Amino acid sequence: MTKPILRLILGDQLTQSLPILTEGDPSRDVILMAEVMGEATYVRHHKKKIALIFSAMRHFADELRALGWTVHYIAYDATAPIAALYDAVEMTLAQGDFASVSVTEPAEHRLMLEMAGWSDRLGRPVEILSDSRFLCDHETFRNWAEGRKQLRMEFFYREMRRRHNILMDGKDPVGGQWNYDAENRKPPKDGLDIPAPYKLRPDETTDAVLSLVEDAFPDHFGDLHPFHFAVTRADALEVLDHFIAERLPRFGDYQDAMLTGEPWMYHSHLGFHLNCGLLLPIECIRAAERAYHDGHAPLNAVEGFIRQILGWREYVRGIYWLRMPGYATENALGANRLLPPLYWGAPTQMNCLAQCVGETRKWAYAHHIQRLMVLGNFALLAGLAPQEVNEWYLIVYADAYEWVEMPNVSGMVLFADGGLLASKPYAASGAYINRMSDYCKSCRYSPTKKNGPDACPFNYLYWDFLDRNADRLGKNPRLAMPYRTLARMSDDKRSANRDDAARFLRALDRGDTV
Ligand code: FAD
Ligand code: DLZ
Ligand code: SF4
Repeated sequence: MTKPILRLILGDQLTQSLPILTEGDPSRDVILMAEVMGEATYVRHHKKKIALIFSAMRHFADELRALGWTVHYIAYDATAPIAALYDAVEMTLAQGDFASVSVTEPAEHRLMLEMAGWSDRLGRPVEILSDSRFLCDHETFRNWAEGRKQLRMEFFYREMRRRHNILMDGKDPVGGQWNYDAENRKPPKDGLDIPAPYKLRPDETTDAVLSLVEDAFPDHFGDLHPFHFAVTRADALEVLDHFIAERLPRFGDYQDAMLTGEPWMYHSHLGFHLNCGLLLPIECIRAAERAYHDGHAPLNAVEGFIRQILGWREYVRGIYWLRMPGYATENALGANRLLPPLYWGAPTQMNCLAQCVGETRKWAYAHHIQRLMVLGNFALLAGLAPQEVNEWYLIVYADAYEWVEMPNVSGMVLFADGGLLASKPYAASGAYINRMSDYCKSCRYSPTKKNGPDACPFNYLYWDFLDRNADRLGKNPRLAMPYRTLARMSDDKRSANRDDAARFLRALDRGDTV
């Protein structure tokens, strides 16, 4: 018999569909899975994220054993943790006579770089296999991007719809339009009947992991309890079914709406499971498409949901691998302010920020518009440094991995890539948050006041942002209207904005409660 291959499976590769398993031989090969300090602390992940990954890894190892695989599982030992994945591989190789090592391409650039040196260090072949979960591989994305001046998501998405025959009616999009976003911006109204999220009760394995995380990572951000994420594929499929049945029909209408005490709204909460492998993107897409054809959910909801997964998710991954490693240090707007403590829960009088940070701490979750138009918008307008902001987002969300986090933060939120991803910065004044949420009703600031100590800080920060970035953004055709308004503003009004913004930012830098 040929020698066994050591097959390393990472904590976000928990699916049986990958070539690393489909091409393996359970009667010969050994699976390695390892909970290691390097991965748990390269940023100080939210406690819920570590618990999710460790518990899902342990359950996946059990699943593989039940299928006949030999699994070498290294559980986290808080007294003597293994430093890095490399060490786990090296130690395991020393315990057997292996022909080679195989691993699925890691999702983050830092690990890919590291693994490129493994073969030399281990003195053995290391095969890096493709990650077949994604619907657009690296080469296809590169070919799409080549020679294009602008890499707009919308055009990528249309090609993906055609290529994978999703929501298509022959050569045309179902319903005659590619994108129904304009119908997906309803403000929240009182009395919305929002279903509770699907809650899984922790089993023994998860309970053991929760105790471990509490002991080993006590200083990491975030509440560990209550913990109700799915940690097996079977449970994740239940979450998907629950979303399709209960939330999808209104996903579109209220996609951008924010309500106090309702972190989950009509969103899917599938990102946690998609990103660690418990769910496959194509099965989520097909389930939503079926719901449309069965008459269960309207087209604006189904198209909107599919666009997020088939469009945005695949597109940001393409951008990440196209532009790394340089993407990590881009800072087109020269923003350099340190992240203020309010992002870690220090008191703030800005109710929208307090609500979104509070929910992030509690759930390791905030929905897209909270991430983009509240937490992100503030980071953009206040000129926070991209590296600081990226690190925060990577830490605090249980679905965060650099490949998806960074293009959203550096590209969509901060415009740090100079407009590669977004055609204009998503900057907005308090009026947007007032329209799309109920946060302003309980805020010490007034969203309708433009200047002075009681004015919503987003209002003067918005105009000051445009003013101080006029050299970089003033010629952007999509900002022509606000720049025309700025040009028409009286000198007094303009200097009031500047003065209020300077006063506010000085207070922020001093660590005052703003
Ligand atoms: P839903 O709103 O139900 O959407 C369905 C799915 O579509 C998501 O699960 C996700 O897989 C995909 N999706 C939606 N929007 C995006 C997007 N902009 N980019 C990529 N995929 C998308 N998503 C992550 O998965 N990990 C991150 O670390 C992450 N960081 C973000 C940081 C910022 C600043 C912003 C603005 C967005 C970020 N997103 C990230 C995208 C999006 O906010 C989350 O995917 C979404 O909020 C997860 O919640 P959900 O599963 O309920 O998503
Ligand atoms: C996120 C994470 C955590 C917290 N811990 C581990 C771990 O101990 N072992 C492991 O194999 N993977 C872990 N992961 C997922 C990896 O960080 C992930 O594979 C890389 O960031 C690439 O996306
Ligand atoms: Fe946020 Fe301004 Fe509304 Fe207060 S008034 S909640 S700071 S948008």
